[in-house]
Amino acid sequence: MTDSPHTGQSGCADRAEPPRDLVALGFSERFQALFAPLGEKGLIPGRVSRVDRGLPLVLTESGAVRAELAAHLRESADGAIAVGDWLALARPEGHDVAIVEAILPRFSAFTRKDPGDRAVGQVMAANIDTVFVMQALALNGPNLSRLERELVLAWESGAQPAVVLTKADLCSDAAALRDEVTSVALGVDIYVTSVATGEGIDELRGHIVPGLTVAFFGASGVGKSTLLNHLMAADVQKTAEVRDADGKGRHTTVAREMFFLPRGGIVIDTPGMRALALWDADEGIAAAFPDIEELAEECRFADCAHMSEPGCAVRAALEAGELDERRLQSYLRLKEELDRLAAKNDSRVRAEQAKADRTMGRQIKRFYKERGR
Ligand SMILES: Nc1nc2c(ncn2[C@@H]2O[C@H](COP(=O)(O)OP(=O)(O)OP(=O)(O)O)[C@@H](O)[C@H]2O)c(=O)[nH]1
Ligand SMILES: [Mg+2]
Ligand SMILES: [Zn+2]
Repeated sequence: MTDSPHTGQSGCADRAEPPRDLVALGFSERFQALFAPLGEKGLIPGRVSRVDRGLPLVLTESGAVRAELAAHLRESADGAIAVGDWLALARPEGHDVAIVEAILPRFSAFTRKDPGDRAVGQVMAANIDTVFVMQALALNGPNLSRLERELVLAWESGAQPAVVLTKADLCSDAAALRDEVTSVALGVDIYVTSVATGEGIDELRGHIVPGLTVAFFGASGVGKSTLLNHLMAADVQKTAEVRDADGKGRHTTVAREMFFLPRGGIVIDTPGMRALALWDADEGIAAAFPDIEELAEECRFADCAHMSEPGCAVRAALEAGELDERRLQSYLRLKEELDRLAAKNDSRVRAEQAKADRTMGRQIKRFYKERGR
């Protein structure tokens, strides 16, 4: 049976069909093992390539298919399916929509706080191996504090971050800006690139490997879709000039979507995000600020806030000129944001999370139990 791939309106040029080989879609040994008991139940595996009004478009061995959540998932997982998720689908006779029976546990997820008032996390991309944190070198150069925030979220995702600096052709001293970025992107590969000259592109291709997934994140207008088109050697995504007045982009890309590169490798292009509020980012902050976290271990008080406490090693480093004031402020701001979030949501979020975990646990137990019969 062939499914009609409703690939939506986002592309410009005709799009090549996505691969039907599961390994090319990212079905690693980990997912094969997680899926095995579900496969024995007659379910089929598929990966979410985009989500339209809550309905995932799922790529399977027999093509793309629309899917909706099974009733038992709706309550806990509604809206929680993200691009990149692996699903177990049922294909009931006579239905053209598949039913999502399970979402396989993610190995990574780029998550921000929902931009509304709701105290929930919003998964922007799941099961990603690498996050490209992208900033433009043109105009005012990279925004270091935004970069730090993006790196916190990228580290927290569980994927490996890399920084991609774009539009090197529009910038007279890329080397100096790169040095600035190096001082805040610790332990991260940094690529200086230009699609106009081709600079740096071959280097970052090293991350784009058959079966592995890279997600592009960064403000609107930094050139995410332009880089994708360059790598695809085709105009698969619309791109647009940045407005001159404020250098801000126009939010040309409106949906998160997965693309398959001609030589293998999976890319998730995303719309530029204005709000990048932290969600559950303790580990992300620790990973993004190893310099400050290391100093903090030397503070006299374990709960030192690095404000005016005696014996504060962080303040001492600041006064000795070994630590940048801007970077410390950025760190403290992110910590404070996280504390506020934790105080606000603690009880409610924990209750919701526990409920979601129970549902997943029940689901897995049920499959194993029925399989044992
Ligand atoms: N000169 C130059 N322009 C570039 C480069 N990369 C991207 N641009 C331009 O930057 C503008 C914005 O690029 P897009 O790819 O649409 O930006 P985006 O990050 O996808 O933006 P959103 O989809 O809104 O999030 C376009 O006019 C591109 O042509 C580059 O390396 N050099
Ligand atoms: Mg775009
Ligand atoms: Zn201190």
